[in-house]
Amino acid sequence: MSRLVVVSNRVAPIKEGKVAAGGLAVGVYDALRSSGGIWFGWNGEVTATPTLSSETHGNITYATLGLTRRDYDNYYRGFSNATLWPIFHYRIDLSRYRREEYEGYRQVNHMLAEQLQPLLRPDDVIWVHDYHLIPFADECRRLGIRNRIGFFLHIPFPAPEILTAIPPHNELFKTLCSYDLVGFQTEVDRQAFEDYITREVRGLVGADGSMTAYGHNFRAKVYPIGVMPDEIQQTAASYKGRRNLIGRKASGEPCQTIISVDRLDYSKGLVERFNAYEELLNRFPEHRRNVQFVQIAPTSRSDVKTYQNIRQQLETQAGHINGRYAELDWMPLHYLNRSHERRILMGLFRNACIGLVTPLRDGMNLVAKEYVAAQNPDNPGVLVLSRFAGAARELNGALIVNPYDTAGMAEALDRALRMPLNERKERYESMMLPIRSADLASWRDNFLQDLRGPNTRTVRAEKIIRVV
Ligand code: ADQ
Repeated sequence: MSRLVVVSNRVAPIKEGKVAAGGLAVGVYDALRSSGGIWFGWNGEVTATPTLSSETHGNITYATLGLTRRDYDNYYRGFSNATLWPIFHYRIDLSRYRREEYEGYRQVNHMLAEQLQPLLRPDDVIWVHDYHLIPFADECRRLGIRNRIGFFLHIPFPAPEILTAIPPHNELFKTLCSYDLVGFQTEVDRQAFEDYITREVRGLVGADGSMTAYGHNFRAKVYPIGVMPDEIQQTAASYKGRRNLIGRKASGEPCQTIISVDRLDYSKGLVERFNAYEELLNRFPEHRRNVQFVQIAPTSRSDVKTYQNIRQQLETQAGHINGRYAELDWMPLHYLNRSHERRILMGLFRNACIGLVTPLRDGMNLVAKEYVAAQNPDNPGVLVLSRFAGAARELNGALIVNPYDTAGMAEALDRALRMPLNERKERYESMMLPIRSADLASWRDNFLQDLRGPNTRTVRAEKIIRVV
């Protein structure tokens, strides 16, 4: 089998036997281990000159480099996280556009392609991840790199009306067409991309998912990312610590802990969630003293202004809720800004009677799947899930909510807190079907099989139909 080269914005080497880092990193690591290859990208450091360094563990080489302060500001903090991230999450109001940041983004993609080129062999297959690297294949093609290159978008792909708010959208999405295969989390995202290609660019779409635009033939398909349910079940069941914090299920009593785990990001809907919890305590006073809400949300991108604002807002809101409802022996809301080890999170999930996952937009949201996979099958908790998470397309057994509807969310929480065991079990079992069938391994294998499979450049012309 040809080597795999994974390109992602951040690369954190995983050493043999130390793969507890969680979901995605482990999935990519396994793919690299089975075919051997390179994991290439930014090492997370800001340096005076970007110098490539590599370390090899077994058959995987981690080739990483730092970014200069200017590149970090323009490429990462600027165009990736202050323009693309908000727009892809439908938040035009939070996005800003600066031409020099876009140029910096293009330059970093060019520089990364140049740095990777000498490491490549002719039959290597390249798998590029996420919105930081949209122009990467185009830069490779300009350098004469002819390898298969696939791209997977981890975040939502918005409707064209939103997307076209990015001033250089035409130029940017032209570069996306240089990939051989473009993968999305859900059919909604793929459809939005198809709408963009057909309406904005007058591209062609085939019944088999092949597309032609800007003179390139490529495929666009859906690969919902999953988790490793057996590993999660095992980790969650064997976790013994902190039972006294939220271990009521272990004692046979109905569990009354609601848990949420997110990166601290405005797309995750934390403000709306806090409001809904307050509404629950206000409208359903019988739950006071019987319920506690644990929100774990480590800060991310803390040097981007909108992230500082959301953090401040949540601190005020958490103080308000506890100030208003707490009693000497009862704290309604535990708001923790620290990151937690994976085995602790899985243990907390298993012992919480509600997993509250209510993003305003999310590509998939692995926490929703992890929460379900961690449950005790004999006494499972209830997943309360936003309709705007990609995971809602698969997890029909969740209580689906609209995060903008505070009263509706409070009612769903009340219903979940009262849900009888037989209904909880039915819902759990129905959710475990897609979690098992579309797990992390099938996400990875399906994508790589398609990328390694027959080349779209050979798709016959008659298979292409015109879409007006
Ligand atoms: P994220 O926005 O980071 O990822 P998510 O899918 O929820 O969101 O989480 C990814 C992983 O990080 C999960 O394994 C989760 O357990 C872990 N994690 C989240 N919060 C954590 C915390 N507070 N402490 C420790 N670990 C935490 C992006 C997209 C998502 C998409 C993923 C994968 O935004 O929509 O599901 O990529 O494709």
